[in-house]
Amino acid sequence: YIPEPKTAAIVGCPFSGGQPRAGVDTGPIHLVEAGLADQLKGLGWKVEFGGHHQFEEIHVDQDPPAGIVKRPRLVSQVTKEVAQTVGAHIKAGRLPVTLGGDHSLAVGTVSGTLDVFPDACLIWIDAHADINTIASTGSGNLHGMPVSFLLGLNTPEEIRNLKNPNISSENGDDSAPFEWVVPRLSSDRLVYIGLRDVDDGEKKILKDNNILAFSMHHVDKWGIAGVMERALNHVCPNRDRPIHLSFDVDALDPTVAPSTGTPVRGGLTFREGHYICEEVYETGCLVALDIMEVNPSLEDVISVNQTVAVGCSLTRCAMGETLL
Ligand code: B3U
Ligand code: MN
Ligand code: MN
Repeated sequence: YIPEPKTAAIVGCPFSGGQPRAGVDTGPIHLVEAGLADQLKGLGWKVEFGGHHQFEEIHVDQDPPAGIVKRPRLVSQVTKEVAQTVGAHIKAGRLPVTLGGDHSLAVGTVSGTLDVFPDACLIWIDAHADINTIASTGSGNLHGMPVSFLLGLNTPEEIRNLKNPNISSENGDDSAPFEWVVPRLSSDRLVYIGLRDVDDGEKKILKDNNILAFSMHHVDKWGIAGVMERALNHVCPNRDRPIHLSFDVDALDPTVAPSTGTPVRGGLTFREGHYICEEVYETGCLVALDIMEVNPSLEDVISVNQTVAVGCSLTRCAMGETLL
């Protein structure tokens, strides 16, 4: 699946609307300014980058919460655009590298991948499961919910109710937020690695849907190599299915990636994170990559630089950097 000549497209997504903390929208700017494009060129990739995506704002007054769910219109509109962009890059033979921004963006990136490759599998690296449904979310933050939309775990009625009856859109579009998402992901094509902060409701969803998830306990038990082998054997048994790798940097231990919105102790080491990326590259099946939740406004300069550098090196490892 690696395009020939090897061509990548950096999709910079300065977006923070899926969670409450400012600053995560500057993540992609820092990653690009750190020289990510040149680093990938150094690995033999042609790199297309036409500037960061400029998303149209929807004023908060025009986007009140739907029940507890915050900014439904904005997040839906932005992720729909991202889906089109990512899908178009893949169709054109480019590997999209989407830089977040918060993880709600993955509603878009994964939808874009599945539009082109309906049989693709999803490897989700995160401290969190991000699988809350409209019914289960306690925070109402959409970055904790993207997977539920991709799997179709929300009923059509629940999605319909995300629409505020008092707010009409300018262009006569009467659809509800996220009604555009085609839930093409099946639960047996999804695997998690790095989990350690999962809500009770999410644990039930994972069980009920038989979703394979490796927590940090499993990484301790089997080592990262054992976990990766089991993960790949599950979602991509013959190493021939397209892989979408969605990497939330909070999967890494906060000592490794401190500048992120919701750090959780006891995460992946620097090497464990990179090993995951190297193994995915080795399959030759990577078709799309997300690097999410880098927040350069959190912690001191040293921590920010460290987190940005890790985001770049994870990307390089997923795209073929070898140590020897
Ligand atoms: N599960 C919680 C917390 C959370 C999810 N993702 C992040 N935090 N980064 C929620 O808000 O749904
Ligand atoms: Mn996440
Ligand atoms: Mn997370």
